[in-house]
Amino acid sequence: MINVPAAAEDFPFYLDKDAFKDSVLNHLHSTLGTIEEKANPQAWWKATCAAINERVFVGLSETHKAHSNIDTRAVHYLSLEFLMGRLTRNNLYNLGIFEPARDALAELGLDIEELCNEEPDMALGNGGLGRLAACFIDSLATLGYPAIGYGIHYEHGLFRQEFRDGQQIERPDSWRDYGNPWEICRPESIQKVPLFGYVETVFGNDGQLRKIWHPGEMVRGVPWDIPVVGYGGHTVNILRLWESRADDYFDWDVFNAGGYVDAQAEKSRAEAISKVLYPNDETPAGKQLRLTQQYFFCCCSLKDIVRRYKRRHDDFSQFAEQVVMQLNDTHPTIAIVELMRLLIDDEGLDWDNAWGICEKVFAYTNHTLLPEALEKWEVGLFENVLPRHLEIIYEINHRFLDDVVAKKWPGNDEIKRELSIIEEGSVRMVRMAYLCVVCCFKVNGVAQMHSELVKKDLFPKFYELWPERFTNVTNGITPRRWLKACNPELAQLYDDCVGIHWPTNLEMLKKVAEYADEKDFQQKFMAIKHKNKQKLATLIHDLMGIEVNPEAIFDIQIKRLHEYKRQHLNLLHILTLYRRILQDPNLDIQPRVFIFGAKAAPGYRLAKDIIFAINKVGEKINQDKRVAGKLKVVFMPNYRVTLAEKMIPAGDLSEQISTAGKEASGTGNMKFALNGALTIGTMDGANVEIREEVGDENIFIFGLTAEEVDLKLKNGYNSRDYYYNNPELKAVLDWLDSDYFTPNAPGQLSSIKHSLLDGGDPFLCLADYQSYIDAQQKVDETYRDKAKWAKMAIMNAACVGKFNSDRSIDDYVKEIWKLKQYPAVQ
Ligand code: RUG
Repeated sequence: MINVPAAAEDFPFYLDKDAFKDSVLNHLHSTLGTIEEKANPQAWWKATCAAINERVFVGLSETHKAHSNIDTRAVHYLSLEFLMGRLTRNNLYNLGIFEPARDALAELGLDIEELCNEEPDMALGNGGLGRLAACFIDSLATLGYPAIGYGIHYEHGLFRQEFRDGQQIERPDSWRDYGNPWEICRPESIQKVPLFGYVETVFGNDGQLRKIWHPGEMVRGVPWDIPVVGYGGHTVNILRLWESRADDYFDWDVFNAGGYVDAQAEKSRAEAISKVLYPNDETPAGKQLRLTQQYFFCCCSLKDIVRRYKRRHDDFSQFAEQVVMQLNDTHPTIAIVELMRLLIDDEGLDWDNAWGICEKVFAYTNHTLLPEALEKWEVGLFENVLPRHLEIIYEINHRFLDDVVAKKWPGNDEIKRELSIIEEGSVRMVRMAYLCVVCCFKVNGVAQMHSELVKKDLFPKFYELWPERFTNVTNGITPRRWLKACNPELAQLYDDCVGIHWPTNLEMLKKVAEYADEKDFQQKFMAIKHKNKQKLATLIHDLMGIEVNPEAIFDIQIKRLHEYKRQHLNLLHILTLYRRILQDPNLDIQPRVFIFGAKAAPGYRLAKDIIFAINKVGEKINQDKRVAGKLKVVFMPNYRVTLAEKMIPAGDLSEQISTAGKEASGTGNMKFALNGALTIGTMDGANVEIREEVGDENIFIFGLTAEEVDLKLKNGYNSRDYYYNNPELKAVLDWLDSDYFTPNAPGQLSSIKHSLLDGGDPFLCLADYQSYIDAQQKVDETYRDKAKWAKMAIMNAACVGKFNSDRSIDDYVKEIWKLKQYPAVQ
């Protein structure tokens, strides 16, 4: 553990209010070139960032110096997504200067909250996977580990979501239209990326066959570094994001010959690579451009790593000692093949030497069991875009099947077909996950249950071959962003109870459990929750004009929209309560506000229909006088990190209701529990471990287990059995067919019912319906007992220390990365 000083004043980059104020004013004049009277909020925000950066950049260069001096082993976290959110508040907290900055700005007549709102979210990710990467780099810096994140400098992050008559509309996200103060361009480290072309086989001087790739096109990768400030400011690592540019600004020859349009076309083609983040997790898409993106950032990153290594080494004998690379899902798998190519074709190593290195440096994290999310690329696509890499993949596969599979299962061609990296069929495909398992020295799932399923269901034969290769690292979240910065009053309460070291030692919160029964503490804890709910209520009103009652249960489901996450099961519960109220206007239920936040992949029709249905049902309920404010439904547009930071502290009930066996882990579940929300959830992903930590009596578990789900599907699940045997369920589903929620347009919400009946209900909503309704009834009853609810909320917050990302990083370090801590600034 790193020792973060007891008082903020002792943080290495501490400065007091007056010094901060001077610094902001100085930057307003000398960096922004403006004056107090003329400066708009953007200018003030940028001047504030410049004042912060004065400290950040010193930390960055100190860290750089320290790590180069010791020439130490470092982890390279390769991820197509980093969902960073905003950095201003986070950096202030991590440097220990939030309070002086707030007070300094106040003296300048500025409200720090409003100033922070000037910052666009850095939304370079889709959801859990990208946010996990962001939490991990925060923890790596906090713990003082030499680490670098590598990704893509997308011009447009995840789309901005608007609602038009309840329908999702996608708008481009422009996070750096007016410059971003946190990034530093590093033209001195530009890399060249070859693409397309053909491979020539020649005899080398040594009489050996050699391969020469003649690329058809070259693009440049320009690195942008985002400093990653660890809590306490001891280490400032970097996140290096690559932007694609044409190799030459435009082709002069073509231009001079009058081909201006052609030259521009080449530029546009190159720039397209880093133009957009693909707006879909869980399903591979975009084919050629997506594969090109993956290769582009892996190629740049590997060349960068090799360049840095070669500054201090003449040969590759120490490479595997110095370098470990974590592949965040299969998206960066091509990095393995690229390293083989660089070592063999460019550095002249033979196959066995190159393979010996590759086998030691790559580790792979699996994040999903959903078959459609396991990436496969057409062989033909590889042949076209990366012809040399396809040859290397063939060779890896050939050696694996002959040397490993044939030895373990002699004469068994069926198994060879089953385990081959190349899937045979009408269209031959490269199975990227198999390539990972064959080449990586460790493969981990992201929660205990998920890691077991990875072994048992996803890669059972590989597990038979290499049991020692498979491991688990349960996900975690950074308590700096997800408690200290987003819920400052609760953070203060913890400071008072257990001292101020909990942000780097979250297990300390266990002590809070001792106060769970104390009336006084319960009151303080719930008063903070209530304040957070009031704040969210104000935001909802400001954004959407809907009045919600902070006394009501705030029942929140925020995550990507997907059938397996079952937002439509939540909708069925809402419809059930609404129907009951209409049947009995005196129905005694606890008032609830159902709050959603979710983006649907633009091409995912049913997901968009679910958003529309929730919005339409919400419109009706919110206006219906008979409901008398007992129910409200709010779908907050444009869900993103910044919104999550406002919603999570205000949650009473956290909806984690995926079909068991489908959610690898979930991390929103951890954030809610840490902020004192109770979970209603299935035995899925990390819910299982949350239940272990908080105790069965402090969580609402319902539904089929993963084994029961499997069994049901195997034995022929028929959702109609549930529909016909449960009159209440039948009634609410039939309601969706009427025009009750969409006057004069019957059938607009029918697709949900059809997917659950004609579509076979692949995620077993109907099988879990009654159990969910019963669990929700229990929630209602429990909430009436204020002391009991408070105690349960406190127990949740106190007992989830395990789910901090520092623990996850420690697990990775012990099991996989084998790093040493080197905090740079003392
Ligand atoms: O769906 C998973 C979540 O369960 C998990 O918590 C998160 C981080 O491990 O990753 C999510 N995920 C999986 N995002 N994309 C994928 C598939 O590429």
